Amino acid sequence: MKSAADWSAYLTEAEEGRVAVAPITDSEPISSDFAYEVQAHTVAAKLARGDAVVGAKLGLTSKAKQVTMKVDQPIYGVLTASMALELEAPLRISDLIHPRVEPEIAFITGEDLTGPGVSHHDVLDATAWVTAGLEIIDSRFADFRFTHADVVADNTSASRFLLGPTRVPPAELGDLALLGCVVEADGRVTETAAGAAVLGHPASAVALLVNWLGRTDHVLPKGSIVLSGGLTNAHPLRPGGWISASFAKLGTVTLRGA
Ligand code: OOG
Ligand code: MG
Repeated sequence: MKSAADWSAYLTEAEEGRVAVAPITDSEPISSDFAYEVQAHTVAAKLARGDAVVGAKLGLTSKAKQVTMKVDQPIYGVLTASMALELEAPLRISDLIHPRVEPEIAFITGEDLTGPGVSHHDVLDATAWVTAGLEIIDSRFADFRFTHADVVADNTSASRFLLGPTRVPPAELGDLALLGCVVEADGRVTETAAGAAVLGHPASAVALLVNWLGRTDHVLPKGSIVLSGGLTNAHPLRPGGWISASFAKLGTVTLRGA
């Protein structure tokens, strides 16, 4: 049996070398708790190299994602400063293994959130801004083949993220469950969805995260960026291609591949 630190090093090497590896569970069964330990080791190693935590992400919160990835339980991971992309700056595809892009509703919190017992209403009350987001996932596992525990260990495929140019307070958005989303790739509509695709309401995903963190006495601090999970399936991005997500009232966020 390898330790959590060993598996974290295995995944970090894959990320840094840009070479996909076999799922951990091809070698040995691991529990979900152990997988979150592996994730924590990887995040700690990034922080030791000067990175900083800027927020968190939920994954597998929509039916579309759960069915395609063949994992039917939501998961969470950590976002760090080095994952943030700038608007207008293209993503160099050769920096990553096999990036895919998915539309997300992003929350920026204005107050600390402490679980358990937090509802989606509490989340909305504590949210300063909502923005359109794109998440660039880049599983360290070949062909994005993984179990629930594998993808948790791999910090939920987190790689990069991009927030849209328009930040809106939640009170100005109406019911987020009804927020429409259109995804285009290279000028062609590839996906459509509404906010309800994410656990019925995207703020419920944030509540789920906060309540999970509360079990271990962790707080989601004020100023956190939270990606609530892909509303639709992710699409590969290639050099010269582009993907955009447009949301009612939140505008469009576009990423080009280079
Ligand atoms: C796992 C990460 C899922 C989401 O938004 O559902 C995720 C994956 O699909 O590789 O980020
Ligand atoms: Mg995602």
